[in-house]
Amino acid sequence: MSDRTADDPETYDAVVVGAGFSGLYMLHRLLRSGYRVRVLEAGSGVGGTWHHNRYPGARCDIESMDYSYSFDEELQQEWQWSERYAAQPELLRYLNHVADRHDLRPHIDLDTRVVSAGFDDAADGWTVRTDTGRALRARWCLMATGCLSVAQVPAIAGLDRFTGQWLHTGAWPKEGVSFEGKRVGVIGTGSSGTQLIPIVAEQAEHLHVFQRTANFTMPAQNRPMTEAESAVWKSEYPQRRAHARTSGFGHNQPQNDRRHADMTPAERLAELESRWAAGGLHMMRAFADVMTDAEANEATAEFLRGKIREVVHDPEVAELLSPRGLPFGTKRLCSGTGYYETFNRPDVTLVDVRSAPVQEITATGLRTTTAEYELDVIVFATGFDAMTGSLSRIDVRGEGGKTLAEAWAAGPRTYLGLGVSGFPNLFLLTGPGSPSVFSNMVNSAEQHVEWVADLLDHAHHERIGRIEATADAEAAWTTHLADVAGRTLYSRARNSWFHGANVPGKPQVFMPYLGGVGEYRRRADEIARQDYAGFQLTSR
Ligand code: N01
Repeated sequence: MSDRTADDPETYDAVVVGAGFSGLYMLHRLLRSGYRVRVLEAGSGVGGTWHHNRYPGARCDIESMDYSYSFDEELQQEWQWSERYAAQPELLRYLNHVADRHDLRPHIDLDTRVVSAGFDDAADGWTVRTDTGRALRARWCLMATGCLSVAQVPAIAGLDRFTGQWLHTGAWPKEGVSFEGKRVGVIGTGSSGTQLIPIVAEQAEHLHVFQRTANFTMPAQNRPMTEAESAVWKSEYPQRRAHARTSGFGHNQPQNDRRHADMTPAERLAELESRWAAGGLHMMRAFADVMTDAEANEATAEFLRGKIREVVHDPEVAELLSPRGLPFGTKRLCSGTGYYETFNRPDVTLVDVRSAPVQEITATGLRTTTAEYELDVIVFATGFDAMTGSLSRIDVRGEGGKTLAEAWAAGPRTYLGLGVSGFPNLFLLTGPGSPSVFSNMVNSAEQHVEWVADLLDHAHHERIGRIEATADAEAAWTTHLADVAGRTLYSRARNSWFHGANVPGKPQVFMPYLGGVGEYRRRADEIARQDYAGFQLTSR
């Protein structure tokens, strides 16, 4: 159903930026509708997050049976996940399989970074420029650039002097890294650090973990996926996928609908113990009000501190590992295997860099305000310029040459996390303002892709050439986003990447939508039914 001439080989109906979960499915959907599409991917392979995050221990903390595409019934029946939580190599194999299965590769340019995207008012289309010197023109520009794709290395003085090896978890070398016999320092104890640390500890001569803020880490309770378990999932996929789509977080973990105050002490303890045993992110759903009621939240936090004390032999180390002063879950809950146990090893030292901050990297290690550490390898598990980082690195210019950086100077503003006023025909997939990082990303990616694909099909049939979020709709959505977040405990803990606090100078705004996947989908579908209310649709 191409609406463009094929005369110019660099003219397309749509350009998609990124070939991760969102970008691959977006490409597939548009090809199926007959569009001319090009995908531009900066990495040397498809897979997005799972292409870049190859650090030892990297695995998903949403169950594989949920964290997978639902659009291809045969695929979801055929594919056999080997573990409850798939590790990075298996996820990358899966995404490569999808690319081959749907013959997507001929439409993807790898090793091609988009440097700018400019809207042409007269042509109602975008010109997308790459670091390889190409200029692609397309009516629709679809940003599938990921929420956690720009590695954030802190600006610590002296890194250029370090004579050892340093790495960031989010840009891990394909050939891998050996820690055998090495003195290793890991900076950062978020989701990446807590997965990596136990594995590095097994290999290194000595591991120093530099912790600034303790976070809660649940035991993943990972295990091999049995055929019987997989068969049950597969037979129940219609109900389970439907449930995920209308749930709070886009997956099938059970939610306790009872409030903490409505349960007896024995019931509360039984609930918390069963969530600990279930592992992973189950604790986030222990009580209906765990993220809105301070008492429910603190009860959960104290239960977890008790578990840390049970596992970690040295009471001082246990206390240092116990999060204090920030509500449970307001920094992303981590999920790992053997994390707390690792600190019982004689060859692992926990260093508190809150009380004695890192001052500089030296030629041979790292110096805090109170001590010096000799290191052969430094691993930065220091997170990402999240949600806006990949977009802010592209020079995006909308109507009248206005830049996205100007439009978002005080933080990202979107309508539904999909459209931006002043930037017609540009769509963000799982961008800021949508549930994205507060959900099973694959579920949210599918919902965005399908919603955008339906809109583009509608535009084609109705001969619409320009679609733009109105300023009013964007303002109302931005207010709604802040209102929803304001009703939760997240508003009390601003020191997280959810707020942009981990990147110096970044505007501090709570970026994802907390209203839930089901509610978000209901609203988006209702807007579509109302002829895409809040978007201005202009005929060609
Ligand atoms: O990054 P993070 P991440 N000196 O930002 C510390 C997803 N994910 O890569 O809290 C010392 O969470 C920082 O300390 P503080 C998931 O959504 C999922 O681990 O700022 N420390 C913190 O401890 C996750 O939330 C999976 O005080 C410094 C750490 O570095 C998101 O990705 C796996 C520092 C950064 O933690 C990001 O996770 C991996 C400094 N100068 C990731 N700068 C799974 O599915 C930063 N830190 C399991």
